[in-house]
Amino acid sequence: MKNIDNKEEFLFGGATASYQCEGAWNEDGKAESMWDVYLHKNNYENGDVASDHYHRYKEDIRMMKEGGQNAYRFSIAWPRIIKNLEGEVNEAGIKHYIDVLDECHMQGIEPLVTLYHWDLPQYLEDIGGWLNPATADAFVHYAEVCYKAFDGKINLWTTFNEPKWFTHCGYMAGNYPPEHHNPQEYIQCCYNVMVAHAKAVDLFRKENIKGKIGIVMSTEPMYPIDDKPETLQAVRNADNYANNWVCDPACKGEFPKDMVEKIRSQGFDLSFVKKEDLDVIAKNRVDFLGCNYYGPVFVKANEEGDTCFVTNNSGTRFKGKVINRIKDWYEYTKNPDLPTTAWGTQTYPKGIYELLMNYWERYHTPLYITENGIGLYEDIAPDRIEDDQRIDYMDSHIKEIIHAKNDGVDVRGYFAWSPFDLYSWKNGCEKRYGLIGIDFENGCVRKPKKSYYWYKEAIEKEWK
Ligand code: BGP
Repeated sequence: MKNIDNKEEFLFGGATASYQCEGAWNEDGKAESMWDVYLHKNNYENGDVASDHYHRYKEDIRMMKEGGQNAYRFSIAWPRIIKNLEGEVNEAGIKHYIDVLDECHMQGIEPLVTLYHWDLPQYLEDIGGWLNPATADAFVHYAEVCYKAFDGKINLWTTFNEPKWFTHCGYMAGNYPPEHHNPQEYIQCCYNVMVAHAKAVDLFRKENIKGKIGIVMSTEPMYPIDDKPETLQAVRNADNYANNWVCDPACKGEFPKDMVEKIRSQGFDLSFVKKEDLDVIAKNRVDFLGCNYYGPVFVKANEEGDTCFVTNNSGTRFKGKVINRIKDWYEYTKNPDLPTTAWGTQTYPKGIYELLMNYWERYHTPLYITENGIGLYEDIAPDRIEDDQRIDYMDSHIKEIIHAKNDGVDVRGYFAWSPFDLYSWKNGCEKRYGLIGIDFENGCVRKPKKSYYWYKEAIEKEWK
């Protein structure tokens, strides 16, 4: 059961995001991103240097190769490519990613590239960001520039990383820029993002760009905490809120009808919806779906309490209670029988099997696990960093993926989050995910952890 039947096609790699690892925040003509401005303005820990991947990508890609990996998922920083509202192209930005892609190919590493992993150019945030449909048009222009510049060098493209998280955190929970708490705005942003996605896919096909195009979602498998009918309805509501509004339009060409009905019945204004947008969505289904999975979600009915979100961005130092509740929709709860990390994530390896079976059955679209990993406090001073907890986490999850593959799911790859330590949004660099440790205090020296060697050996020997 451990063995993968057609291993040649299976990708084993790691995933990163531009803002979280590149650094070089103001080099080579890069415009400011909304994260640069937001973190600087509030004096929060930022990604100005991060893992210094912008300067050290060759070393990092070489280490991926030496670590037995055959793929790398990364994102392109929009503010490096497009300089301003007029849409002018920054040739230095293009050159950087051509160099990165060439390095991948030279090392035999298959790139899987994300166009948007949350670093919106600030000049777009200044005109209303994702609330403004002009941002969707600007995204399509940016996508077109990338398609033309990198055509032939990328086989696996994705438009957005996790539309749910950056819209939810930016417009509902308010813990990411632009820190709003406004459901009406949230709904409009979600719509604009899915329209931008569909238009970018449409263009990809019209321009006959080489390769396949998909989207990456934050797959949060929802489990009822009991079997009461109101709990099952709450699970459906939570699934619509977290998952279905992204993967239904992306894979089936339409938003979930019951969700739209519920939003309408609650009096939200949907007058911004246009028939021509829905037509583009209907016509442009993805070639594959990327699923990021960290842990399961347990749901109960929201019986009392207004909509409220309290997030843990400070690990064990967090003294509050994590809350995720939408009035009349759902409420998150914990399963007392599952382990919970220092950062409040419950872990459940079987969840990755169940989500793969579920998504395959629902959409029959090829799947990739585009992120999976565990964030830990770690001392990276010792010569040998013994991250056995990460090894157990990855091993148990990968076994479940192979299990799903052997049970008939078309799953084509696994990307560990992350190949090396990087900046974690709002949590800073102390929440470490890497297979390679980075000494952020001392020139970003790279130090492979035990998991790096374990992954290499398992790819080469165990999963053959
Ligand atoms: C995903 C994001 C990543 C990454 C990861 C870990 O949602 O796509 O960018 O950050 O989660 O989350 P965090 O860094 O908040 O622990």
